[in-house]
Amino acid sequence: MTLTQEKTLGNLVRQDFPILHQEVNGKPLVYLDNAATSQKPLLVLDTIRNYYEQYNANVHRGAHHLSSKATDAYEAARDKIANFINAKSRQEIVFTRNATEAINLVAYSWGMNNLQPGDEIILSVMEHHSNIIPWQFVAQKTGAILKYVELTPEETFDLEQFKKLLSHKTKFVSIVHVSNTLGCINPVKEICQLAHEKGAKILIDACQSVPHMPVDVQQINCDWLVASGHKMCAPTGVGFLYGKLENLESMPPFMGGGEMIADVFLDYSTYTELPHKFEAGTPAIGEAIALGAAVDYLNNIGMDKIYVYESELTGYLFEQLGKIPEVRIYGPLPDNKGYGRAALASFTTGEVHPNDVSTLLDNEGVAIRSGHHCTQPLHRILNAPGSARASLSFYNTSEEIDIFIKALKETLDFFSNIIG
Ligand code: C6P
Repeated sequence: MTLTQEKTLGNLVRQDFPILHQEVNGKPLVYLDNAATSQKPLLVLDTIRNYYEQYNANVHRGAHHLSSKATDAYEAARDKIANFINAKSRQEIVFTRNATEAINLVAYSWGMNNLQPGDEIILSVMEHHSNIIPWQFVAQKTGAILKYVELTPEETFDLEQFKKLLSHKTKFVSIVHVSNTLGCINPVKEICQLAHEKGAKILIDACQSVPHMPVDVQQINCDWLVASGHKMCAPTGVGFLYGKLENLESMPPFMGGGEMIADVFLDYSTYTELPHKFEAGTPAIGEAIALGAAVDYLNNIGMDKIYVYESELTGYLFEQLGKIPEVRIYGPLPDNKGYGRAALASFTTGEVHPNDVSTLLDNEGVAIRSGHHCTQPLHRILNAPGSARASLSFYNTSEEIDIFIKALKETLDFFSNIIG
């Protein structure tokens, strides 16, 4: 297959990512662990450095020059995120530490206060632990019952079974947009519509979709959506919660402290307007501003273009992995052009343990992840103790996939000689 956009994207943008230009174990680094965290372009690195060098100050507090400059940049980052996911209002964007904190915010603020014994929460078996454990807490505390959508034979979200699970008892649904293990792209618009028809609220975990494809919250029509900055070219320590205004307005604060109050008395307090009601304490200011720069960077390339390019790379990755008989990839196959699933492949290789695969690949400079990827229940269902996972970004190239495939073949040959 030909990678038509390769010269114009993967190779073109690599100069923006200093970290990619190094050797690991004497070999050029091939970074294929982008689902765990993405690398950061110069624009983001310069933005955070510039913040600390030029205008580091606390936000929303001081009347002095540096503080108002920091506040403006912090709030401008919020506007950028609102536009990026097409939120109706900037008040619908709450900065959090990461997607995990955003899910916990909804669990504690909405779940603990709105669910009752016998109410049903629907999740899917492919959820990341971050989208299971908070709901276990809620179920344990409120008496709500957890139900799980299972997999189709193609290892995708079973929409028909979801329809059967839905009932007047369903009060809340929380589903991942793109599975970090199976790579399937779930039909979130339809899932939201079905949930709403039953009067349920729905949260979408968009951690693995927002960095890789256009995401439009008004089109999806979800009640909440969460993402982590560090997976979308921004620093760690910052992520966001999108919530429809009426939902966020009805929710009590998650944490108490400075920034989120209107007036404090010794025996009670009143809270400030959205979104600050949910941003107690000094936020990750430089990181949030740098997240705004990451959004600028992604917008400058274009999310449509990123999705097309990564799909082409996916097609190539699957074509090459498909030639290795021992490799068993989890999740759906892409179509013949590489579309229809995310740019990652979780796989096992027969007798060879995924940790051994990733360790030997590291010797060749190739970084992939191995383990359960925080989807332990899913791995149990797949009957795999863990898997190896190569996950791509728009700064990867087909040459890097070739290096990965060559190193993987050599690794498997090495073990086949030992095992005999
Ligand atoms: N997945 C991976 O290697 P945090 O840790 O809050 O930034 O993201 C949590 C999270 C939630 N949902 C999905 C679908 C995710 O993929 C992740 C993070 C990483 O797959 C780290 S375990």
